[in-house]
Amino acid sequence: MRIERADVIITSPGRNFVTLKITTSDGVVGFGDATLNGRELAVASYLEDHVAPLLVGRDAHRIEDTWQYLYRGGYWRRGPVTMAAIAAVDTALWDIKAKVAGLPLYQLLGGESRERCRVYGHASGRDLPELFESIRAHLDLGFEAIRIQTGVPGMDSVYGVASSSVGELGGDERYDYEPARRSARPAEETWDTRAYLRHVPTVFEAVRNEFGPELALLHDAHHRLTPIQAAKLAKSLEPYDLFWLEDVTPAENQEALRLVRQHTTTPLAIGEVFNTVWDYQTLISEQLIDYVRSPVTHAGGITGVRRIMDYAAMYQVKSGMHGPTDVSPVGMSAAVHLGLALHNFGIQEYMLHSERTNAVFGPTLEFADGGLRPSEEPGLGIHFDEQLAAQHPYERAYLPTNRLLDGTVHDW
Ligand code: GCO
Ligand code: MG
Repeated sequence: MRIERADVIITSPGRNFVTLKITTSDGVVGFGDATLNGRELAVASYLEDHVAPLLVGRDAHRIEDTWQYLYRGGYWRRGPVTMAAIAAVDTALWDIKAKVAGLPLYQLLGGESRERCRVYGHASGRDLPELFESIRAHLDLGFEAIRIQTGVPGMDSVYGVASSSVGELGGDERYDYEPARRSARPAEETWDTRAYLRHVPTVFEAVRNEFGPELALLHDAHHRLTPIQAAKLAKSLEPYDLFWLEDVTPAENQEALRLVRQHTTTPLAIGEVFNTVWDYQTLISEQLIDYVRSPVTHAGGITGVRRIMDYAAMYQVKSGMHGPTDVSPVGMSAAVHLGLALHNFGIQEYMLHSERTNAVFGPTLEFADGGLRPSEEPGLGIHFDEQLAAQHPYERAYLPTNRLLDGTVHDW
């Protein structure tokens, strides 16, 4: 079974997505997600101009060999553009292999280790009443684990907080936080670390008082703190028993997490911007984190993430794959198939896609009892509508940038 075509499809049903479609000589079609938020066209070009010509004529069954060929054969190592492109190829080939086998993909990955993948949703509010309303809406939907982000007094906009509450939105908009904005240039936000560190523990205290001790709560610091600030935050949140605290520092410097770990027992999750097992070497081997955030879409596909998770398993580190709206329904489906099979699955992030997005991708994940389960149809269970996709052309969009109060560029 040879690869006959590899087509890159860019569509923007509410937000931009890059999808790879591989077609074999037998007419079997597989899909992979290659969406890199705010840098979509770079991955599309990498695939179209450099990878697709190499795929035509290859044996579609040789997934590991193709992964190594694209990784080692490119000479240049790692990086989000390369690894998202490899991820798309890898995912599409797994989709094809499972379709040929006549099995849902998770069966080829070892079969189910659990009935469904427990998920967490995003609640946010500019203030406490809005946050509580958002938490209640998520509980009503059936979420049993919830990430909470709020506005901070004195700051105009803060990462993770929807700009309007549920009642103010109409049409296709959801009140989930959607960071990438369609504009010619990135929006600029301002950041005050001390105000943030003062405010967050008061929010968790209020939420625990209102919703009790059972609900699993998460929080994302989005790479903004120094190690000692991170330690301070994690320690101050200990009384509120977080499921995890995410991205407390920009963790390229993996050793920096030693300092954080020395001070706190709050569980830590890191890695949505990481893309290979080497980015985790110290974090995992020294047990400096509890959850790996890399998703299938950005870390070399099913093959790449399974490599990370097998290594993590030796150190009792679990998965917590990134699942914002910029991971397409193809990427989400791949994550849930893999999560169902992984022994060291932890939790899956789940931000609901808009109706417009779902209409294009035809995803078939089932949400019940606080968790996701893939469909039983062969492959990933994606029904991509190419004609509808073509009606939504790419629109330039950027993630925001961030500055400290004195104007210095800061991590966003
Ligand atoms: C998360 C993430 C996202 C990212 C976004 C960037 O934990 O879900 O931090 O909100 O900011 O996916 O593209
Ligand atoms: Mg995050």
